[in-house]
Amino acid sequence: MRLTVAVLWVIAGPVWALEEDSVSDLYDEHFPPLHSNCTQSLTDLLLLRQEVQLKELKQAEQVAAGILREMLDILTDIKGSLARNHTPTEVSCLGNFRNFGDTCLYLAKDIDITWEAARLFCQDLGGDLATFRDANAFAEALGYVKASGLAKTSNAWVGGHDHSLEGEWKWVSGEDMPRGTPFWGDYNYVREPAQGTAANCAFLHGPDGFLMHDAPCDWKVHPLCQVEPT
Ligand SMILES: [Ca+2]
Repeated sequence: MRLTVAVLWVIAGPVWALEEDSVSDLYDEHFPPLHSNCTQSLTDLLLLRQEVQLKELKQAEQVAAGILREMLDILTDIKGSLARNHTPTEVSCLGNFRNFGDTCLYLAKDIDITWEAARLFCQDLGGDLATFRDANAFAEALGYVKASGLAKTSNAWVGGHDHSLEGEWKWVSGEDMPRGTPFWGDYNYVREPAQGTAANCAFLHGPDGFLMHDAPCDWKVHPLCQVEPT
């Protein structure tokens, strides 16, 4: 009996040891050993994941801004095309002013003055800085400014401000200004107006496709004037 047990042990022992080694190898293959500092490894992993997610969000935001910009350009083109095919009502604009819709606009490309001086300049011509009652009027003004040959690095004052109360944007007429798309652009992926108390006047910002931004009122910028048709 003792002899039988001894023989069985001699045969089964190495087989059992071999199986144990294989299981250990298999475990290591699927569950690699953690870094000696397990908490540090987990933190690194979470930070990396966060970084990837932020990068993806930023890319998505850039794509969305690009799409909005393209949509605005398309709408501007459609509006221009419709205007060309439409027989306009006879509207007369004096001097350098050009007719757009039911208003007259004049971009003074050879003048760079502060926002207040720009208002006085336009008032001397019988009007004021331009305001936009809706997206159509805004698109027409953008079409005019872009077609004027003004450098894309330039800017043009319009009749909007938050002088009276920070963040409460008003047209020079006293009416509330619209917010968001398609009127306001963005800076560093933040929707304008966003420059706070240092920037209380609105302009068309060339580098952002002439969408509206807020700026310090003492900057020297071209006036975009508007008068009512005669
Ligand atoms: Ca402000």
